[in-house]
Amino acid sequence: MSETYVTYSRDGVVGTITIDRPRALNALNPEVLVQLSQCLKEAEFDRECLGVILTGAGGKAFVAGADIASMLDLPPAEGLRFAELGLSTLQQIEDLSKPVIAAINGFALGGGMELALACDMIYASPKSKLGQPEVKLGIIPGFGGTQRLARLVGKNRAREIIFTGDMYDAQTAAAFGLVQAVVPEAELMDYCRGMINKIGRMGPLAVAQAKRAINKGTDLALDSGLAIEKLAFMSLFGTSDQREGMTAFLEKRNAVFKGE
Ligand code: DAK
Repeated sequence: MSETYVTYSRDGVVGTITIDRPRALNALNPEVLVQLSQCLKEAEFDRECLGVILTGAGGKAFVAGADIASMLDLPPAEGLRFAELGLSTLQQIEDLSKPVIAAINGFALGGGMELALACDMIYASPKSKLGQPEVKLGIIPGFGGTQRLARLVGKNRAREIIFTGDMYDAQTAAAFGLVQAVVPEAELMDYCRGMINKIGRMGPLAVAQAKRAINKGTDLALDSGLAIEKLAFMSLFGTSDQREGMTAFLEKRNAVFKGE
């Protein structure tokens, strides 16, 4: 039986997925990606879970990239399978009906930074180092980094980050707009839990539709994005959450959403 490298747990409404392969700084090999994908499915189907924190164990890294040793002699067919596995797992994060927060406490490099880029928000401790060092290995980011990074921080900043392969500290990454907040190491997980709890008090169907509209719409022409927003908006009318949210406002009480 293969080792367990990725686990899913839940505390209240907060799901946590932990990548736990510290001897290789949580580097992504096929087993890690398969287990990550399985944990994301668990989180999706866990009705009590209203948001997920994705983090790395060991105190040194979020994820230090794809596993270089396992890629060295990869035959083309296996390389393709690895690529498809990585791309589909990151897509799963974007398509998850709940927010996914990357909690970065240490290195987030290469495929590790690409993993964080697929998440909805990124929070990092001060010691974190982020970067896309692939060009140093003679390759380029291949889990969507050239695309997601350029869309998030702009093409020129993405060029600078990718062409140099430099590592950036959390404060600099925040100034780039890559990290939303830098949080002291000891408070990072509580901060992320607080964020999921806060979002968890909103209508879950509304949050899911807002995530979908942002992820599916923002790369399209504005009128196509607006059409996606309109459909997402309309789909919420007639749900019990919409009725509850508006009724609660009129009755001057807190809404109790059921996600229905
Ligand atoms: N892969 C495998 N092992 C890694 C690793 C990685 N990415 N990063 C670290 N490790 C291992 C080290 O080899 C070392 O193992 P032992 O020697 O102890 O057996 C252990 O983790 C501890 O690392 P260090 O001893 O190097 O620790 P330091 O504190 O000195 O340095 C570091 C930390 C993060 C600066 C350094 O480890 C480092 O530079 N790591 C590599 C970072 C990197 O280059 N990351 C990008 C990897 S390339 C694809 C799509 C995407 C990708 C690939 C294919 N397809 C579409 C097919 C993505 C590619 C990448 O991510």
